[in-house]
Amino acid sequence: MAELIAARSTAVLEANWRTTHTVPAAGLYPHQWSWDSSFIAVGLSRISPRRAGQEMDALFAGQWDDGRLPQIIFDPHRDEDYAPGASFWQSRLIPGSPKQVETAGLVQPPNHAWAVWKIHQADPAESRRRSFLERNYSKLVRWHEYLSGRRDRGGSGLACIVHPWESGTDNSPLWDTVMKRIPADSKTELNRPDLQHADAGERPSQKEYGKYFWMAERYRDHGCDDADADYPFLMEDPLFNTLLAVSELALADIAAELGLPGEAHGDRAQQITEALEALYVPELGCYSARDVTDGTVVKKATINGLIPLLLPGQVHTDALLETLNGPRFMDGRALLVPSYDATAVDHNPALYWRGPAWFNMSWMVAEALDRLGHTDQAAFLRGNIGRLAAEHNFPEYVDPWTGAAHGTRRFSWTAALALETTY
Ligand code: 9YW
Repeated sequence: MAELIAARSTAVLEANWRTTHTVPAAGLYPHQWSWDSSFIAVGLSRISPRRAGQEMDALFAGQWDDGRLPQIIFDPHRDEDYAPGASFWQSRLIPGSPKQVETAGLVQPPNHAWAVWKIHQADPAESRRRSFLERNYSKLVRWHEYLSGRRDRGGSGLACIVHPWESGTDNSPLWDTVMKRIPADSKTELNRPDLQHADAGERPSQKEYGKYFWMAERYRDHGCDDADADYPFLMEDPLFNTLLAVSELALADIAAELGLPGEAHGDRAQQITEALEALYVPELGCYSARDVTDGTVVKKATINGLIPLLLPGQVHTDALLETLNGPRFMDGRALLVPSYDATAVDHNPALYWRGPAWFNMSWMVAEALDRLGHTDQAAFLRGNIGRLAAEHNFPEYVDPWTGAAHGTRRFSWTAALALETTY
């Protein structure tokens, strides 16, 4: 079985490779996406550490002067095939953007240093031969400085996201309340090439897209400078900040390997972990998101709120495990972890980030369970990641209860993480 999964995953990754990087999916997502590339490179590192390194190099080629790693690096030949694309962002006109490639102005969750450390660990000799860590360490430090500096819009020590796309969990119920006050009348004509590749019932709605475009326009038209005082979407997300802390810990490991002082990274991870405490909701038994514009914490249980299980210094592990295994999530019957509270009236097991299980999330939960010594449950999740991925042609996401496939197929991070589970 493992051999079959590995062979099929490798074929998907090979087919989705484009000279310098891997596209998330051939039709629906024809450019390079930031956090996808980290997951993809972790999988690639098992079969070709060299290609994993190239994947990360292509991503860092899009780094802005302020340190940000953009959400998307555009393939200039595919501008018509995804919206909003390079012609929307016009990134070269924005001061501090890279001039060799065109990118989005937004970012995605910072899983990059974590990925770089894992890639190094997969083949340290190859990594040293290519100075993989030396080459990337200062870029990763600048990326984190951007997030901990200009993105700490609430002054709480947590990084803010400025758009649902930055969460990686685009239409998560976490954003519903704030989305109500976002206008839907963007100046840009709403173009939906995504609907040629996926069923409309499995994608965000037209109204949501109007709001997504409105926010992207406003952020772009303010020069992507994070200084727009009345900007309406400023959210502290537990998933995004957990990955920042996990990546700080990875930077500490990388610094140690390079013989550099790394204590500041460990301290930073601890500060983020402590700041996250303000996002914990005892009655839900998980973390949630905080709206920085009015200080309210959203009372919703989503997969984002369980990901802090990855953090060593985090004090709610028992409660998080109880929530994970209780009626809101696994409920003794789920195959992979649902993205949203199964007891919520609007849980929809087929709709994107509003119920279905995504492979990257279950993979991160399995990583956490392994670290916590719950190896049986980790093995259960890993087994289902590999099996469901290979059985259903590497779907974007699945129904957590039946395993039925949804979204696009031959999705790269599904393939990469299925491949990773076979090692
Ligand atoms: C979109 C590429 C991206 C992922 C996100 C996922 C989706 C883009 O696809 O967003 O057009 O909806 O939500 O996490 O990075 O795979």
